[in-house]
Amino acid sequence: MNQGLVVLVGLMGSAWVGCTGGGSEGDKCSPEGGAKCDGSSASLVCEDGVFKPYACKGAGGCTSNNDIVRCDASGNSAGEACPRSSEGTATCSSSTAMLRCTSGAWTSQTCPGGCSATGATVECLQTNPNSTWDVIARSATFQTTQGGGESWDALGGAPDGFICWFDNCAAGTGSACTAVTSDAFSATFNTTLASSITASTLMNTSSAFCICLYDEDATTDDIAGCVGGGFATAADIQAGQVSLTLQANLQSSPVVYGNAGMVIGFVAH
Ligand SMILES: [Ca+2]
Ligand SMILES: [Ca+2]
Repeated sequence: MNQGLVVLVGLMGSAWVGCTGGGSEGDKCSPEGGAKCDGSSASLVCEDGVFKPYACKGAGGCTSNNDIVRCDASGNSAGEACPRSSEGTATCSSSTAMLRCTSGAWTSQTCPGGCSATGATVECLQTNPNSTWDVIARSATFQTTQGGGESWDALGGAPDGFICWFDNCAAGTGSACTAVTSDAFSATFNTTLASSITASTLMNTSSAFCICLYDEDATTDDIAGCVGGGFATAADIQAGQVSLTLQANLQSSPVVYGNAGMVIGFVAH
């Protein structure tokens, strides 16, 4: 299972304590929230002092063991009622879909990256880890001074910003850069830096790439900062961009400055 891809999480299934009362819908019952099976694929749950019927159409059906009633709703349809006590719980209805009990009804959610249940947790992955994305340098912003308080350029000059992608950050190879925006504390680029990068590469902290923001200078460019693998979450990628505050430089030289940020976009390839 890929880490860091979870966007939607629900508690697994529906389980209730057993309860006493009649055997039919509408019969008086107690305690509140208790339940009993009504055949192999339906349950009766005690709500407001009377039994209400709820379907258990998953392969597990309705089972009762040691006074614990379990209802497998994975085969239920979107829109079918779910008990108050199941609010917020979820179950995988297929390998790529999840049912979640929301406001009293099962709602279906697609999981392009897969739906899986581990222990008590249901994971619905919103971004397929193998999906491919173009990485876009959208914009950059610089604070009026560098992290150490110095101006970006001599005599209080504004920076000359550009952003580069490196396939291999440590080696400084495989680079692609935007054009330079001269003498400005903010710059808009909308330049594609890399094509067909997998979501898992973008989200994996051990990936080799990095994206760095520079101030172009006559001799040695100032590095405002860099980000590397793990800078984007599945939610960021799905949303189409992430806004970053640069704090740590992945490259060891020349100097880490910070006090800048950049917006990186993602377009499905
Ligand atoms: Ca400079
Ligand atoms: Ca400069």
